Amino acid sequence: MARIERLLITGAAGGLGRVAREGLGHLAATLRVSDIADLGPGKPHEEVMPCDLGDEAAVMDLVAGCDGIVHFGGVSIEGPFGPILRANVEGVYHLYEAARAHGVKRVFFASSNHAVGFHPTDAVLDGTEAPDCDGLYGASKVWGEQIARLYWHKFGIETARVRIGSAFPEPKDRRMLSTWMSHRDLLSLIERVFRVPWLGCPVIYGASANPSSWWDNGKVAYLGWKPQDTSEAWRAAREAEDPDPDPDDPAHRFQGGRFVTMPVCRVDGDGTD
Ligand code: NAI
Ligand code: 15L
Repeated sequence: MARIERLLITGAAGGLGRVAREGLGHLAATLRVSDIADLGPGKPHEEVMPCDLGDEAAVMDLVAGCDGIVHFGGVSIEGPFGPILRANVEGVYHLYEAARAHGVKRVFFASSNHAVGFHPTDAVLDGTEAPDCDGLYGASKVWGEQIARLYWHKFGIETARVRIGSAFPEPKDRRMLSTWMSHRDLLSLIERVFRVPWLGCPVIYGASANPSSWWDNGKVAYLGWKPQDTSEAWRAAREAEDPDPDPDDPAHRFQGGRFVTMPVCRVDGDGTD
């Protein structure tokens, strides 16, 4: 892709948005950073634009003048349907409509492993499998992946639909030995997504080179992305904390882990009824 003049980062006040804000300055002349939460002061190469993804007109203004989008904004865990509907369902539609209106050609969409959370942990997924979400949050990511695919077919907008595993400074539990993605590998994937001449609209599993991974990115080898990190350095510690996982526990049997046992929450309720 030609040089990016203005790259929009949504969710820029969140965990991964802050990592992207720090690590992607070299990728574009200007980073436009956006969130519903406080973004702090902008740096010289940044434009700070607060925005609620549920506000269609505001999203239209947000995307104007951008030529790439890293979409991290939205509800990032399982919870009541109201906020998920606004940010992850309506918000993604608003974002792609704005991308179409303003001629944005490439998007990094932060999908999630929870789009396929009910696949078993003894399966290896390569992006050709059917979605099998483990909750409302996962379902909203399936929606986002499908909107991305629709806007690829109808309008030629390229999207990397990245089913991120667990992107944290280090693997926090035994499951993350299989799902962990280092921040360095996340940043290098985003860079590849915006540098390759042709992207298309692939599913990519966002994980480091973990030997116990459940995912195979062979179908997107053409991207030339090679994760550098692995969770192995934490194996002994995480296994010692959880030495004997129950093989019948759904949180162990299915890739989504604890998400598969969480309640389905009412619109604004707490999921207890
Ligand atoms: P986060 O929760 O720290 O950040 C999400 C940001 O979105 C927050 O700053 C929040 O204020 C913002 N947001 C929420 N509702 C909004 C709305 N209506 N309008 C505008 N902004 C809104 O999440 P994190 O960990 O940084 O994840 C970033 C993205 O990556 C999320 O979309 C998440 O679903 C996805 N992801 C993250 C994984 C991880 O391991 N961190 C794993 C899989 C997916
Ligand atoms: C996600 O989708 C969440 O955004 C993140 O907070 C973690 O829960 C991650 O999945 C995971 O599965 O570890």
